[in-house]
Amino acid sequence: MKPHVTLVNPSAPSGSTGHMPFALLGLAYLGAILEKHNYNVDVIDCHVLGLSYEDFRSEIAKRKPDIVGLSSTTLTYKTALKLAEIAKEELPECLVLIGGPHVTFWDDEALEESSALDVIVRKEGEYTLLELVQKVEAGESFDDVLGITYRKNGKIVRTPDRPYIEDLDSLPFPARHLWPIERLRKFEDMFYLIASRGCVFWCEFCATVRMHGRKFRMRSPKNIADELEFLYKTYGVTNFTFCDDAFTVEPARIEELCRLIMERNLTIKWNCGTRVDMLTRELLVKMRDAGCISVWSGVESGTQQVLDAMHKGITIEQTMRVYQWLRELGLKPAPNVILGFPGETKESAWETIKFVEKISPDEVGFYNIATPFPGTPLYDSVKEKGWLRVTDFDQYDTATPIFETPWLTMKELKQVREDAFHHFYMRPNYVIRMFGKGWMYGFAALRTAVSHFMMSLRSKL
Ligand code: B12
Ligand code: SF4
Repeated sequence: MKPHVTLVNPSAPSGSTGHMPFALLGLAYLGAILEKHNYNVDVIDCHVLGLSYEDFRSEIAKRKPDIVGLSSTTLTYKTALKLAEIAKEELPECLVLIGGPHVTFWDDEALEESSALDVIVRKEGEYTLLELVQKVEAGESFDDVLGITYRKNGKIVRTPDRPYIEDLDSLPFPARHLWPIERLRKFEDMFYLIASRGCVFWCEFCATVRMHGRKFRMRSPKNIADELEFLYKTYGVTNFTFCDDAFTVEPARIEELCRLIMERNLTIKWNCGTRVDMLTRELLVKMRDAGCISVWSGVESGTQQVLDAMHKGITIEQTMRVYQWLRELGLKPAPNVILGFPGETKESAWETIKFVEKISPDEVGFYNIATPFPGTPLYDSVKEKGWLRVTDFDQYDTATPIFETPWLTMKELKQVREDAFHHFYMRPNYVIRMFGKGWMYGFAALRTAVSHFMMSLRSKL
């Protein structure tokens, strides 16, 4: 009999920075490949459904899958382990798999930490999952399945990595219909896509490139436009986010995508993320004409020294130039910043904050705290140097300091991050600029400035 698979997205720990629920692409791609091969697959998204552990228990008991496939980031790892235990308690015969960017680099540890886990799927999961399901169906062993870590005769065995999927166009579109789409759209009327996987850079803090490989694997413009058109026509959705880390790799490809969006009369709005060294003014103009309204990027730091320590491979000048184009072209900037990377001092952190306010005067930056995710050189180095202070993964939300360096204490780092937000809203220039946009904006900015002033006073008392 064909096994029934339930894919599960755990909720993030309460109190951690939240996000709008949406159909997660990783799980949606896994669902799509199983459906393509006629397997019965469904999704329990604990975040979307707001499920407690007990709710999950009844849900899994009701569905009775043969295979439970959990996804997890570092932040949701502990919750995923709890869900694995519940699944095993309710359905002792079911096979419990887990994949994602945390367990890929925490495979032995995960199997040691939880007897409820049967198999860890490392890196890209589509074909590994498919093969595992086929093995279960055929009653065969997992010995020759590439890309897994599992227990065999009481020992933990790691099979060789699976080669990455070179032809991403060959994958079916993500199975978003496994989520309650209309309910999701009430939270945020936006669909998420990804147009490439992998990266050629090698930033010290980044789990993605270690996960998806040191090469850009790109979908063709036609394949991306087909997905946009399908979503636009099927659901009437007009807002899209591209989750790529470097959306504009190969500008000619994105130009072609923009041409196709216009040729097919897709009246859509979209945003994307990319590296500042992969943008030209001409490309931004074409993107804007095809509906792009915002571009986010890893600005990371306002000091070249910290950027170089991160091995980011961009310069302050490149960032300034691109942000000037974004402002000129009316595209909303969204700078992502990392505070507290080793070598960061209070002074360099403030240099960064002021830099971000300069390049993005109307939109506050995303101030993330440098977080050492397993599998990254940052993790290895903070551990080796004895700087790691927090080992509870529930706190790895990029808003909580995790390690302490000789240059910056965790308390100072937390304070700098809080002050960064206060500082942004309390700038007289910001309030004046908002009044320039209209009285309503101005008064709202004034009210925000006063409340941040009060908060900043309170946090210092
Ligand atoms: C979109 C995105 C988000 C979205 C959705 C998160 C999500 N879980 O997908 C939002 C905005 C909510 C988000 C939030 C956060 N994110 Co984020 N995000 C991404 C991003 C850019 C794309 C994810 C994606 O769709 N990838 C494409 C799909 C195809 O790949 P995938 O998700 O890895 O899934 C594949 C495999 O992992 C595997 N797999 C995954 N699950 C399972 C399950 C089973 C059973 C199997 C067999 C296989 C399997 O198979 C999938 C298909 O190939 C990635 C970077 C990246 N390029 O992947 C970062 C990334 C996942 N995020 C990251 C981080 C740090 C965060 C945050 C902590 C904070 C922040 N500042 O962004 C929060 C945590 C939220 C949470 N609840 O966990 C890190 C995670 C590192 C880590 N070890 O945890 C990443 C890798 C970025 C990085 N530079 O390192 N993020
Ligand atoms: S450029 Fe982005 S995706 Fe590439 S290694 Fe650096 S942080 Fe990761």
